[in-house]
Amino acid sequence: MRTHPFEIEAWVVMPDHLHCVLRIMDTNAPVRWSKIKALTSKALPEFSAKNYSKHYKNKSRQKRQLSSLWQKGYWEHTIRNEKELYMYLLYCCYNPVKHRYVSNATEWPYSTLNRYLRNNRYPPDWAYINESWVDSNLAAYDP
Ligand code: NI
Repeated sequence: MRTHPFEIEAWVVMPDHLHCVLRIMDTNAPVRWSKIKALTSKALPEFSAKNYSKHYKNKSRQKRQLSSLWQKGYWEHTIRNEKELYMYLLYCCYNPVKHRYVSNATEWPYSTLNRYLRNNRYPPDWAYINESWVDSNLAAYDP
């Protein structure tokens, strides 16, 4: 996105939602989200409302407007310091464990964790993020 650049600090995709931490140099997060939504919808036409209803004839799903790739809206928060940044990065990495998809965060392939561990962008002990790791290490990151 040349006009509205951003850097991905953390990103995790799960079956029904995602979390991410983006670094931007201005305050216009909303324009980035609408572009991300528009571009991914275009890139994944099989999830568009028209095609979705063609493939899935479940009326109640259509009524609940689950027939497009994205739901309306999102929750946004501005990170104010380094400790808070670490908390949110950890939150993203830990989320697949929290939602019980895996027991160790590195087992979840749809996040930045494994790649950023290899790049040394995340602390090496994040390779061991599971429930007990969070219980014993979270205090260290408490802002
Ligand atoms: Ni979640």
